[in-house]
Amino acid sequence: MRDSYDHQAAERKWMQRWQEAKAHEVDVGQARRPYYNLMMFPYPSAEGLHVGNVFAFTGSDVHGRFMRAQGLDVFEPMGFDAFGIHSENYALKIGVHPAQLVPRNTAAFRGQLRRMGLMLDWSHEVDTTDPGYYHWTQWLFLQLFRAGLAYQGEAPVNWCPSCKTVLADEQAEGGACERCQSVIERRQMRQWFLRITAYAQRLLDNLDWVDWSDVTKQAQRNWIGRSEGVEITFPVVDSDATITVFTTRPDTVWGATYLVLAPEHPLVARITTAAERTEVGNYVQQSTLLPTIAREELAREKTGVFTGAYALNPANGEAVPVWVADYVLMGYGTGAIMAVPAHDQRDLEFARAFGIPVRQVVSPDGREHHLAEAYVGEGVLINSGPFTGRTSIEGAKAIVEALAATGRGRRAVRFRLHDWCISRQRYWGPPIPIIHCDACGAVPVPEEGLPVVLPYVEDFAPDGSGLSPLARDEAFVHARCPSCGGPARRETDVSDNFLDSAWFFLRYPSAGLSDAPFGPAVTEKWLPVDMYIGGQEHAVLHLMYSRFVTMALKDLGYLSFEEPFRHFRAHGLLIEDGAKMSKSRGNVVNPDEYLDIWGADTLRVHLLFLGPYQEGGDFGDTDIIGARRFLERLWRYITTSEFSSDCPADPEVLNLLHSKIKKVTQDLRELRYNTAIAALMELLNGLMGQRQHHRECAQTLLKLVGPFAPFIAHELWEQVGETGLLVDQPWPQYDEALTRPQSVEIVIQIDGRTRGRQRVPMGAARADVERMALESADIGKWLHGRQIMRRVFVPNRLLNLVTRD
Ligand code: ANZ
Ligand code: ZN
Repeated sequence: MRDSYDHQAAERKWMQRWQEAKAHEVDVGQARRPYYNLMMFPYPSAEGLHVGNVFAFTGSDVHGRFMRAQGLDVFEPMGFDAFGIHSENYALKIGVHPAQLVPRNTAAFRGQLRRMGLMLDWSHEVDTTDPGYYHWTQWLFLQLFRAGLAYQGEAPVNWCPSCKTVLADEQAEGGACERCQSVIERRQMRQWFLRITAYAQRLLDNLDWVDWSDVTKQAQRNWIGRSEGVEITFPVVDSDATITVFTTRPDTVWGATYLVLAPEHPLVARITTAAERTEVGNYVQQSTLLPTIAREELAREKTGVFTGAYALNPANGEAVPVWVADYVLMGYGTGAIMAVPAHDQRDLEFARAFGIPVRQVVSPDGREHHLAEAYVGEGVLINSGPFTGRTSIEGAKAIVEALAATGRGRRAVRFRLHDWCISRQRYWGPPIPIIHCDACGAVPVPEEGLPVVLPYVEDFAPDGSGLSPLARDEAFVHARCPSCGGPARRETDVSDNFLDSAWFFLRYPSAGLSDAPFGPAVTEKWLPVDMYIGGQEHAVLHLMYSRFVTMALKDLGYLSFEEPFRHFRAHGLLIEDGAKMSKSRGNVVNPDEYLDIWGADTLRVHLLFLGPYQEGGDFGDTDIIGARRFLERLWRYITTSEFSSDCPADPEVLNLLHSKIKKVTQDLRELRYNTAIAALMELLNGLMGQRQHHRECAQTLLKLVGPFAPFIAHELWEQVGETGLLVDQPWPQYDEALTRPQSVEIVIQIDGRTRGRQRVPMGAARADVERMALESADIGKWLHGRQIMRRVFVPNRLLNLVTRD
């Protein structure tokens, strides 16, 4: 028996024991009550795990251990998202080839993950850079290609001048590269896209029934951005062209005093008059270089040029000028708008800058006003011909009907969601399995030809040509067309690592399977994932892609379900002294030092005690020693107490025990880890304060502590004389009756003044309380022998003895 907890010895011993006993491995084929507990797999950076990862993984692991104690076969796999720009940029920076660097980092991560006491099943590890894995990433691409869900298109894309590659919109949010923070440029390039927009409505609808964190669902809804509106067609004067605009405000059509085309709109060249050609051409060229985000900036000074053309407003027959301006984006709606300066602020600023008339058509009171700024509310229509006098809501309906009757308007639904650009002109990713043939076009590599192995290329740096470094590898590029046998070229773009991670959860149960991406029976058994816990930063990227891939595979007959994650919970962000941990701030905490000095259990408890798990906490806020002291007290209680009997009989002890089992159980169900730990601390203190100690109390305490601090709990479990592994123990049950307090303090008043308190059994009758109160000298002395005339009694709360009328 030691006087303090030696975490190093315990951790060494239990890591080995668990491994020998295969305690965390699941027989995926035989398991009877499968429960798939998923975490977000890390990309193995050279810096090693971040303490934020430990926070995330530990919270998920506590959940997994809790569910295992409920009798479920919990599968908790781990892997490495090791392809992608991040690893590659780092490799470039330090001058080591990613093929050498990544395995090194992966090994370091594996070591760190093992030390954290996670219940990980390493027999199902996946690594996205393993040809045995990306074989199936390529297979997935081919299925999507055959289904018409993968296509090549010329499109303005986000180009990072420093990473020298294209980024998805989601990786360029805010106009800066997610990886290196460089300002994004727009480039017109041929790219591979996945048709996620075909699933926009389903991706939105299913959010109504999946059980996910509300913040995550809302982020997904916003990203999908469904908008109900109307398309209105304006014929161009002296031309056979027509301009179709998308508007959510058809009620304002009589106030449309000009139209705007996005600079990239295909009609620009066609309708621009000879006199305006040069100026329009220059403007178009400048504006297409600007990143989308800058163009959406509301406060930016409005710029634009007149095309020289006019179009007829189909509502009132008026000819209005057609402008080109960069505040209208090609990627949304139809890429053209009817501008209503009186009721849209951007349009108003534009109209004022260029001297275009402003006509008010909606008024709160039916009168015309001077507008300091655009009036965007509802009201009564004015200046709107036959619709004048109607409410804007009624008017909108009537206007849409009238436009529809002449074929000039129709209801339309638009989404902000764009197709997913997956091609990257980089090296470190799975080659896209396509062969380009002059005669046959883009031909898929036959499935027997997979994987298309990423060749070892010594010089893997991008050269700014817009082509992948693979394009410089002649041996790789030259191929035969699978369709006609003629000479052909291999696609040299690789896919983005978001495609690798969009299906990793399908692979885990089937890890290592060589003839299919996932086995049908095992997939039926384990999926959809029961619980996925991860960061909110992936709310729109990874989760949306995973849902899309799952839906597509279901439609293709490979899966029986279309939502991959039954439950998703977003954990909060771990911050450091009020700021987000980030490499640029230099405040990223490496867990190794903490693991060495304090041990895994202390770090686990400390992290989960910092704040509500789903809200996050500040790592710099409290001292880790508090968590260590708790574990030391636990150690002392178990190793030095004299356990006189098995079961407690004292009602106070029973109440303490059962109320805490209940509290911890309920908190664990809701991932309320910080309050569960607080309850465990109270339980420990309560038990230590007893004169007699009982084996059952100690065992229960260890079972409750187990998910949080598995090393020490296993060690102490053995010390109390148990032979089996604690992790296999069922969760303690509580008796509801015993969770209620057995006694209560009642306020005793005399003539309405509080004179004392009396501890009485729960639910004691008035007469008993009165007798006990009178027997106590403290209270009796206040009566001075006066006679009690009346009594006011509130059970379990108060007894007022009244001596006067
Ligand atoms: C006329 C109008 C009058 C509009 C009014 C608004 C207020 P949401 O709700 O986001 O879907 N719009 C349409 N396509 C656009 C594009 N490609 N680039 C920039 N703006 C575009 O917004 C729909 C509104 O955004 C549309 O309704 C259109 O302006 C503008 F008093 O049409 B509205
Ligand atoms: Zn061919």
